[in-house]
Amino acid sequence: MTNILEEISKSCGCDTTYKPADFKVENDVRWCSGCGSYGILSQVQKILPELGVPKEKFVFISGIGCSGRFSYYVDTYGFHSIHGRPIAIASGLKLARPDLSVWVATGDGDCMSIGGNHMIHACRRNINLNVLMFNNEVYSLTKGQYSPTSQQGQVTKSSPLGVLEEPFVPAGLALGSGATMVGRGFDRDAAGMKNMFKAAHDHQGLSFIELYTNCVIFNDSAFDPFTSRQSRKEHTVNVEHGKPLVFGENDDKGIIMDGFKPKVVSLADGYSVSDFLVHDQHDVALAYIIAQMSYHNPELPRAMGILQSIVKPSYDQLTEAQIAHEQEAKGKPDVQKLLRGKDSWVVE
Ligand SMILES: Cc1ncc(C[n+]2csc(CCOP(=O)(O)OP(=O)(O)O)c2C)c(N)n1
Ligand code: SF4
Repeated sequence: MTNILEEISKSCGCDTTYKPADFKVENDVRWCSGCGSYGILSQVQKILPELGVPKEKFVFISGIGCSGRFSYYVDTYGFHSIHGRPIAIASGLKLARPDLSVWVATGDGDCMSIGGNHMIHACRRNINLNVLMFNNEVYSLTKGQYSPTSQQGQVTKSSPLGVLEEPFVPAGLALGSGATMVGRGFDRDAAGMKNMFKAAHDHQGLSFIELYTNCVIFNDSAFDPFTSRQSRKEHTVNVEHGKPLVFGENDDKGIIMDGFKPKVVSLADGYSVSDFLVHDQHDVALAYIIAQMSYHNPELPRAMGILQSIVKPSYDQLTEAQIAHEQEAKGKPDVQKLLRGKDSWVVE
């Protein structure tokens, strides 16, 4: 599908030749040294020049949290909004200004706790937004309380005896809520983030991308099994449309389906790569299975990459079409006529 923003850029003849430096701010970036958010910021600044969109058409909307500072740190229009509300504000903006490329930077607390309701309904409506959820599995700005993605048993400032609840599986929640594009990546994986951010931009509808973000102060190394060089090949599988699910230190393991359950098998057991499950990003049921892998069975690897990407009309496209249809049938509304219509009266 042709990207509406690229069409606009072409037709207005705007100069869209930028460098990453054009999206860097002059002010200091004040995350802690070593914070995973730097890696995400750097990749966003690298891909923006490649999207062919005039700079003034980008908007980054963030909530409150360390992740919420993102909108200050990328040199575009932006809005540092209130806790839990960036998706609601971004939804309104996208409906009013469909020509803008609207991005949301949100934390796991911001998005899944106070903002959870906005998140699920934006997914269900398939509003054309790119949501980047910085998941550090903790509330960092407020100094280390547990969040809806904190691990069961995790000791935090607000769970001194360990978290009792099971955490959300963010990608599963997004899929279950109807998000049409869902991805998972991590702060150290430059190539993976680049690929997903571009795909999110091209996708017409809501893209939800969960990014494991290391918080060196309140939850350091929480994602090491999935992100460190030493262990990630054994604990993650990179999913790519049309490619088999191969993983392991020597690329010697794969996933097969045992009924409805994914299972790890090895080349050493006589399996070949052609036996392995092949990723289909258009398969909604498969995406859900892949998104859950490793959460309930640690033998399974955690899936990274674009878990699902399907095409459905977006809410903003439907809204525009509905308004155009009404205007064609009834003509453009006259505000004065509306204000002075039969339902107005004079107060004497
Ligand atoms: C309405 C409201 N409730 C609570 C807060 C306090 N508060 C600020 S940030 C935050 C949580 C941030 O956690 P997360 O979204 O995970 O972001 P992080 O700081 O970890 O990036 C909370 C509870 C607030 N600012 N506003
Ligand atoms: S407290 Fe954690 S999330 Fe916040 S800036 Fe520091 S390292 Fe990053």
